[in-house]
Amino acid sequence: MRGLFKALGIAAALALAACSPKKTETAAAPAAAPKAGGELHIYNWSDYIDPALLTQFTKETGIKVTYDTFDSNEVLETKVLQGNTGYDLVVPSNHNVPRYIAAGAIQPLDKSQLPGLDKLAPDVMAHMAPFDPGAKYAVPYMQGTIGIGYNIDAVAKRLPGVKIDSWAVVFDPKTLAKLKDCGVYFLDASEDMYAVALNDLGKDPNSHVAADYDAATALLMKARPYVRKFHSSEYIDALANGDICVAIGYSGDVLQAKARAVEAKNKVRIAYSIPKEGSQVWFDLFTIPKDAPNPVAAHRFIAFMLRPEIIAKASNFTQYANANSAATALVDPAIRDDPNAYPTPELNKRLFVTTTKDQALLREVNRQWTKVLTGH
Ligand code: N2P
Repeated sequence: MRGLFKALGIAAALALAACSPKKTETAAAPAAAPKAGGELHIYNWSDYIDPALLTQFTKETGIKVTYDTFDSNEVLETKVLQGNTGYDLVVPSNHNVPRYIAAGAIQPLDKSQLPGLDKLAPDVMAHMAPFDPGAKYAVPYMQGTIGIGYNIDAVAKRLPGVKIDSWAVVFDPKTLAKLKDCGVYFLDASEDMYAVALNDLGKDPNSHVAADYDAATALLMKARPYVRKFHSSEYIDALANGDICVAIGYSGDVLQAKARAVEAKNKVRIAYSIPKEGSQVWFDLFTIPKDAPNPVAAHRFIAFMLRPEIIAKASNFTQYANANSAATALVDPAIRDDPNAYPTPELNKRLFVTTTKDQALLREVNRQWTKVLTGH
């Protein structure tokens, strides 16, 4: 089993050394910090911040925030590796970060500007160590999983008595055919989708064998006729409104869909399932592009998000777990006690971390993904 907490010895020690406090920092006293002014350009995932936090940041610092969003690592990586994005802060996932570092596309962080690093959970930092050795370039924001979001009643009607606990629900064409009429969405995210498709096939989700990707492509091609859309963010509203009944999606996004349906009182009941065969856990990280116009403001924002009460509010909005040990007690109990948001140790055993592909394998995976998207 590719357990999440496997083989962490040296990595954990390195990460702990990297984030252990040299001096004792109390919570960064924001009121006392001088107002910096200027502008901060952030490029982050959609549905991934409480807008009230941006307002609070501007109020405290005088820094005006321009906040743009994306919904795919592939889009972000293409932009950041090209350079000249105009952004001060971007938020890639763990497996993307080594390519950013290798390309010189992001800059080392100035840890003296980041009080609060010592609050980061040692186990999460241990997971980051292979991606960002010495924690030089990246600070964790949120983590989550990939799973199945579904409309409880619509699916029960079409698959009576079937437990939605297996990737077969979304990858077995016979099952999927029964769900076609109520609407199925898949993520448009090549690396994420291949990781779970390989896992469904019982293959290494981090395989470097081309034939494994061919097999995953064959699986996806057979599922494709029953997929209404490949999209990485529209499924939140589509699930919440009852427009679709199943989505392969990111955990917190599905939990947000569930909350939106409850809020709308539309009787749509949404659930999230991490398949029994296992799934990917990912970590999204704050990084600063090499040519960021205002790296000081970017550090200021990361420091703001390192404050336990702030990052707890962020988790309450996004329904994703954050990496701040001091924040867990401040997170809404409905979220921190939900294993879909904060996986239990038992669940963690089923999760795997996606490793980094080199450019050649990435090109091959993206070529095959285009085939899945276009159907030929
Ligand atoms: C936020 C989704 C983040 C997911 N809406 C993938 N890293």
